[in-house]
Amino acid sequence: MGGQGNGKKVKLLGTWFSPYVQRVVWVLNVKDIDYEWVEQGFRDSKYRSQLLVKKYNPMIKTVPVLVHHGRPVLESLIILEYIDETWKNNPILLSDPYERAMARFWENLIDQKVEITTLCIISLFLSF
Ligand SMILES: N[C@@H](CCC(=O)N[C@@H](CS)C(=O)NCC(=O)O)C(=O)O
Repeated sequence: MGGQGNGKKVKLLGTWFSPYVQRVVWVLNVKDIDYEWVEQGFRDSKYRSQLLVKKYNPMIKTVPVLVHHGRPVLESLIILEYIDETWKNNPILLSDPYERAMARFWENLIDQKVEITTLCIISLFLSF
């Protein structure tokens, strides 16, 4: 998985079905960044690697986690900004401060809606 160039310097800890993870995968691909994929199970920390729960994200144990030169970056939107600021080719963020602010507003709103929708789907399954 991934493009060329940076070899094992970049790891992405994720689950394939997560929209938060997929947005990071998309940006890594747009920027042609080579990375190592480390698949994690969902929710229960017994299905998650020691790398995630003990080393890189012991506090909240969520994915995605981007590891660059051994240092973890957490939270998908923060990861996107980190990638864009670190790899300058094919920029994804807008340069105008107002437009950036508006883009962040929409990102946050969509995130809130995704979380609500996910909770609704999980509750629906649990109700059977
Ligand atoms: N705000 C976080 C949300 C990440 C998140 O909720 N990830 C889910 C996968 S879709 C997760 O790891 N859930 C496991 C858990 O909550 O224990 C982000 O944008 O990275």
